[in-house]
Amino acid sequence: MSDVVTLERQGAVAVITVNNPPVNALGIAVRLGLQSSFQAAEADPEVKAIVLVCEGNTFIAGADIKEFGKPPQAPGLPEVVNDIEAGSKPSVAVIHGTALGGGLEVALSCHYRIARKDAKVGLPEVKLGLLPGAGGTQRLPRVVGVEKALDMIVSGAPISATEANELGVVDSLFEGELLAAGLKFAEQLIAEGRGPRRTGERIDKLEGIDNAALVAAKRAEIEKKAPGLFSPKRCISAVEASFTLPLEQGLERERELFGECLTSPQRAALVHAFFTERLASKVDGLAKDTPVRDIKTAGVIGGGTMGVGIAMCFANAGIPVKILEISDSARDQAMQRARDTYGMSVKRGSLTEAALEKRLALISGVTDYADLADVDLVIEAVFEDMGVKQKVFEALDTHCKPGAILASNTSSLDLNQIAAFTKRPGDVVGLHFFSPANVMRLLEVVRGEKTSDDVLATAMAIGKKLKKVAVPVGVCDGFVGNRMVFQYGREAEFLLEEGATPEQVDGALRKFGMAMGALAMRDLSGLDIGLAIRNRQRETLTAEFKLPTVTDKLAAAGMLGQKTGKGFYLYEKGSRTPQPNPELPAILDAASKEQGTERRELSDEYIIERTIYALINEGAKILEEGIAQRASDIDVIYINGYGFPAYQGGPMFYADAVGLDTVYARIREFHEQLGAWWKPAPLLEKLAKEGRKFADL
Ligand code: T1G
Repeated sequence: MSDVVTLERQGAVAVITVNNPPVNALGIAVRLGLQSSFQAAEADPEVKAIVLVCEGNTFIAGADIKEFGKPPQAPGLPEVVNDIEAGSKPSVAVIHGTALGGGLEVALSCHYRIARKDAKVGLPEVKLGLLPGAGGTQRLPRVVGVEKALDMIVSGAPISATEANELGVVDSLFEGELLAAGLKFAEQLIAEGRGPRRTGERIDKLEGIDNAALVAAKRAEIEKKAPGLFSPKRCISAVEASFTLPLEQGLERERELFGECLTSPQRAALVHAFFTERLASKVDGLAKDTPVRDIKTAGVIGGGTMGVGIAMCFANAGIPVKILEISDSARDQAMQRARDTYGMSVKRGSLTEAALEKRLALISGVTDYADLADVDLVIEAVFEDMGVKQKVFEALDTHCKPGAILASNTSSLDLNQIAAFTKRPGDVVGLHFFSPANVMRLLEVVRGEKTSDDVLATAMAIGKKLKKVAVPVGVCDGFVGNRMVFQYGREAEFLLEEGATPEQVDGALRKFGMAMGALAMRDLSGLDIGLAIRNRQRETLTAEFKLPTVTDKLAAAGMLGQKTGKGFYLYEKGSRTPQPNPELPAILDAASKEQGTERRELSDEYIIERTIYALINEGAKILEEGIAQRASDIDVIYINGYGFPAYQGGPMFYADAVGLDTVYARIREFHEQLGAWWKPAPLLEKLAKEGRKFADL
C-alpha cells in the first residue's frame, strides 16, 4: 500500500482506491501501490471480488507523462496490468471523468468495467508521439474488434461512456456515487458466482473478419494524411500483432514499437507541446488569487466573419452575446451568417439541429451602443483602422457600465493607443482571435501597459471558458504570431525572386509539417491585407531593409489571392485548391530584375532554413523584449495558430533541437549574404555562444 493507493475490505469486496491528484497519473508510487494492493487482495481469503476506484475528478488519466525520457522504474505498467488480469478474483474498474491511456489499459486488465454516464475513455498516446504501451493495442481489439481499435488508437480520440457501453468496453453505466455503484456490481458478480473474465483470452472479436485488409486500409490512409508522423504507423503495426501473434508475443511486439516511439524526437516535441500548452496559461507576475470578474454576458462590435465567429465562441460556451452592427440590414446579415455557419456543422453531423437553435438563441443583433450598457465584456472586431477603433472605444467608454471589460480583437494595432481613447485604460485588454474564430484554438491575450491585473486574469479565464489556448503577450506591431509571420512571409516571397516557385516553397514547408504553405496562407488571408501591413512597415523601415515586391505586383494586377481567384496561385471558381498561376513567372522575372536578383536552383533544405530561421530570429527578439513570457509560449502560439507541426515542437523548440550554434551560424551567413534584416538577435547570439538553449531561459 502507499499514500496514493489504499486498500480496504468491505465485506467480501476489496476496495482499492487511487488518490494521486490532479489526474491520478500512474507514477511509480501508484504502480507500486496498485501491484501490492491487488496482490494483498488476491492473498486475502475473505476477499471474493475487487473494486478499483479513484478519488478526485477523474479515473486514471494515463501514465505519468513527466516520467517519459527518464530512467524507467520497476514495476513497469505492463507488469502491473498483467498481474491484475491474471488475478483469480473478479475485479471491477469504476470509471468516472476520463480513463485515458494507461488508465484505460488498467481498466481493460480488470475483468469488468462500469462507467458513470458522463465519463470518457480513450487511448490518446499517439498525440504524445507514443502508442498504448501497457497492452492497449492487444486488449482493445479483443473487446471492440480491429477496425474500431485502429480508429481509437490511431486517432487518439476518446469515446463517450455510452458508446463504450455499446461497444462492450464497459459492462454497464451508472449515475451518482462511485463506490456504491462499484460495490453493487461486485456483489452481484459474487452472488452470480461469476469469476474473472480476462480480456487477453478473448478472440471472438478477432475472428471472421479480414483484419489484414483493415490494417492495409489504415496504413494507406495514414500514409496520405500524416506521412511525416512517426507513431501512427507504429500504432497500426502494434494492433496488427493483436491478430497475427498470440497475446504474449503481441505484448512483446507492442513493447518494441513503444520503445521506438519513446526514443523518437517527435515524442519529445509532442510531450513539450502538451505541457507547454498548460504552462502558457500561467501568467508571470500575476498572483494565483488575482480576482476574476464575473462574465455572464458579452457583446461584439462588428458582425463580419471575425465578429460572428467570436460571438459563436460565447454562445458555444453558453454565454448570451449581442452583436452590434451599424444598420438593420448589416445586423440581419450577421445573424444569418451565424445561422449559416452553425448550419454547416449540422450538415457535417458535428452539431444537432437542437443545439444549433439553442446556441443561436444566445446570439442577438443590436444596432445601438445603449443596448450594450449592461454587458460584462465587449470585444471590438471592426476594420483595422485606428480612426475606426477610436470611434468605437469612445462609444464603448460612454455606454458600457463601470467594470465592463473593453477588449479589442486588433491583430496588429497599438493597444495602448486604443486604450487611451477611453477614460478607463485599466479595463482595456486585447483578445486576438484567429480566423475562423469559432474554430481556431489560439487566443493571444494582449496586456496593455495600463491593463489591470484582474482584467488580465479575467481575460485568461474567459479564454479557457471559450475552450481556447490563451497565451499572454505584450504590445508591439503584430504582437507575437503576426510579427513573426511577417518575417516568415517576407523570406518565402524573396525565395520566389531568387528562383523558387510557390509550389516548391510551399511543398518544402508542407514536407516539414506545416499545415499550409506560406504563400497559400497569404492567398487565403488576402494579399491586400498583407500589403496594407507591409506599406505601414515601409514607413518605419530604414533604407538597408529591403522588401520583396511580388505581392505589390500581384496586387497591382488585381490578383489578391483566393478572394479574386488569383494570387500566388490560381483558384477555380468555388475551389480552394491552388493551381499554378500562368501569369506568375513573368511577374517573378520582373521582380528579380528590378531587385537585381539572379535566379538560381534552391534546395528544400535551404527554403526551410530561410523561412523557419526567420521565425526563430524574430522569436528571439520578441523574448528579449519581453513581448512573450517564455520561449515555449511562442511554440504554443505557432502550433495552435499558424499550423506549425506539433511533432516539431514549435519554432523555438525546433531551434533548440537543431542547436542554437547551428541556427546562429546560418543566420550570420544570411546577414552577410542577404542584408540587415537578418541581423542575429542578441539573445540568440548570447545563447549560442554560451552553448545554451531557449529552454534554459
Ligand atoms: N501525466 C502527468 N501530468 C498530467 C497528466 C499525465 N498523464 N495528465 C494531466 N497532467 C497534469 C497537467 O499537466 C496539469 O498540470 C494537470 O494535470 C491538469 O491537467 C503506458 C504511455 C486528463 C483530460 O495523454 O488529456 O498512458 O498544469 O490542465 O483540462 O500506454 O489532462 O496543473 O501543473 O489538462 O481537466 C496518456 C493527458 C498518457 C492524457 C484533464 N494520457 N491528460 O484535462 O486538466 S501516455 C493522456 C489530458 C500513457 C501508456 C501510455 C488532460 C485530462 P498543471 P489539465 P483538464
